[in-house]
Amino acid sequence: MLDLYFAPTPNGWKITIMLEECELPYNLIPVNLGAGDQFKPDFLKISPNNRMPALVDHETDISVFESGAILEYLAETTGRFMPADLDGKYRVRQWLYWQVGGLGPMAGQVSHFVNYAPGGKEDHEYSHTRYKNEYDRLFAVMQRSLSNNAYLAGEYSIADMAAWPWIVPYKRFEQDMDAYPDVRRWFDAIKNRPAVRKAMDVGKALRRPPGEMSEEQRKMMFGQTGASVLKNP
Ligand SMILES: N[C@@H](CCC(=O)N[C@@H](CS)C(=O)NCC(=O)O)C(=O)O
Repeated sequence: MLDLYFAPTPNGWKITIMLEECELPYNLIPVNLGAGDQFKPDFLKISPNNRMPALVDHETDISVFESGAILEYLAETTGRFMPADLDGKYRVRQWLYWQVGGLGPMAGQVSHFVNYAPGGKEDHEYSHTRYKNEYDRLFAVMQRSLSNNAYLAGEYSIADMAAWPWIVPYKRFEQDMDAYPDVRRWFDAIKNRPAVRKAMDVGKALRRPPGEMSEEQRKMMFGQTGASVLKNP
């Protein structure tokens, strides 16, 4: 049996998509980020970066943190959504790493300035524009690839599952999709997959409107420093 440590954010949905696509049974363990569940000693043992998602496979006794590594683990153990040949494997891996190292962090920063920065994005014009431009640039990179391929790495794979949830909030991020017709086609094709619909409904009751946070929750999420990490054993 698999335990998925989860909060309803794009990084969490990447994994519910893969689990639903593979029809794997799993226990959903909510991580309440605003309440500080990510700093609990038992969670830090499996996720030392105090971030969700994390996965525990009781069959193999292996635990994995970082969404890209979790997706690779599930692809490898099921033999699905990642080609077996070297060429195909690295076609997928390069787009997977592109997502975890680029699209995710950049979209995460857009989200921060749109949803959470004190004073709103208007008070942080330089930073907001910097990340919004980068998000837009990454749309163009996807467009270029998707104009020749149905999916990022050719066939539908864990690379698409990683990238897609970060495109979901594009309207809130005031990102134009009309300029990127193949991104739109790809986005709609994935949105209409039954497993993806199911995966996006997982943990629906845990969702809060973006930006809604108490002062205490804000401190928990955005007050982290090296010293606060080392305070935990
Ligand atoms: N690189 C990580 C990013 C994970 C991440 O940033 N998770 C956020 C939620 S989307 C989190 O757990 N934040 C808790 C915190 O900031 O304390 C991955 O891909 O798994």
